[in-house]
Amino acid sequence: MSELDTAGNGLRLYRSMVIIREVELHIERLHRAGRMAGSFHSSVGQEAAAVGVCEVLRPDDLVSSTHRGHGHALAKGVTVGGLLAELFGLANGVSGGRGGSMHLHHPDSGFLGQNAIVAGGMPWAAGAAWGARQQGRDIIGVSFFGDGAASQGLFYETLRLAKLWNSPCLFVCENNGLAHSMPAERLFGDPGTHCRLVAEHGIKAEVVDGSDVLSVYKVAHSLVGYVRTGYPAFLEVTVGRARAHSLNDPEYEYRDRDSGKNWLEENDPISSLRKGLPDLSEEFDQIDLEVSTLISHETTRVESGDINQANDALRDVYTVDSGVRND
Ligand SMILES: Cc1ncc(C[n+]2csc(CCOP(=O)(O)OP(=O)(O)O)c2C)c(N)n1
Ligand SMILES: [Mg+2]
Repeated sequence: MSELDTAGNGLRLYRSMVIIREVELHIERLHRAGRMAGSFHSSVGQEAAAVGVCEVLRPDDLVSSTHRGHGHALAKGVTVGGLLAELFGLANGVSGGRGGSMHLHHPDSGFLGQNAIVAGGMPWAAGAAWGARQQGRDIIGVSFFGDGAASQGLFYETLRLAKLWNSPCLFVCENNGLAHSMPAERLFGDPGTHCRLVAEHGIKAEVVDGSDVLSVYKVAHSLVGYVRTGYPAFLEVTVGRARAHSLNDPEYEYRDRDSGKNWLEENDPISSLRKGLPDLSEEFDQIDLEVSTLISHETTRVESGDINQANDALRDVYTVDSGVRND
């Protein structure tokens, strides 16, 4: 995609963001209707980070993610049907129904996987990128994580080694202002603090407004080009958490009841893009329609898939060398 082709970029970025938004809203409805079980951390409102970054990646680049990772998976190439089937726990899910909402992975899409341990995906991406470089491959790693990751030792350990060993990895901090109930502002300071913190370690670092996907795309384009030359870089994307931490989180106990909703109304990356490209409104409407049809079609298609059978439980758990057989 050409950097100068704003209309073309706008339509692609819009489509990817709408897919993520509509899939997340759909999952929310499925949970409320009792059709889906398990945990769910919504990425509504944070779409521009996943899309703006993944849009500049190659299919073989490797991405690691978090507990709030459906958007990263979809942006990196996991299909809507594959993701929904995974969340239904079905054998036709991208991870055979074994990963679910917080641990899905898909090597064929270059999606190393989600990781529910805060900061846990950072060494995956940095190590995989470094390993690939040792083998003479020019792929890069990208690690998405939240602002809360900077409270973990793993955050600093990974950045140190990535810098020391020149791991070609882009670290993407989605600063949504909260680590569950802890305000990032109280712990770290204003948005942009994570970026300054990392820059002090001698790593190239930028901060960008996550309500403006074209800006995220532009900064990511430049940083990914730099990372491909063999260095780590860091991108802080300022976003907001539009929903509760997870489905049953009583967020009204630690923030105003409507603060997520209000944030989204003022900072929605999808409506901002529409407003910025008014000439494309017909095309945007068409995309909305296509995405909605795609999601209902894929839900019907995958929901009738097979559930995992008990006698299949040990598949992929042990290697054949361990002596355990599946039959
Ligand atoms: C090492 C570790 N400590 C605590 C938790 C519990 N926990 C799950 S999500 C979360 C908040 C993470 O905040 P952030 O990294 O900002 O991501 P966000 O949820 O805002 O996307 C916490 C503390 C965990 N999963 N792993
Ligand atoms: Mg956060």
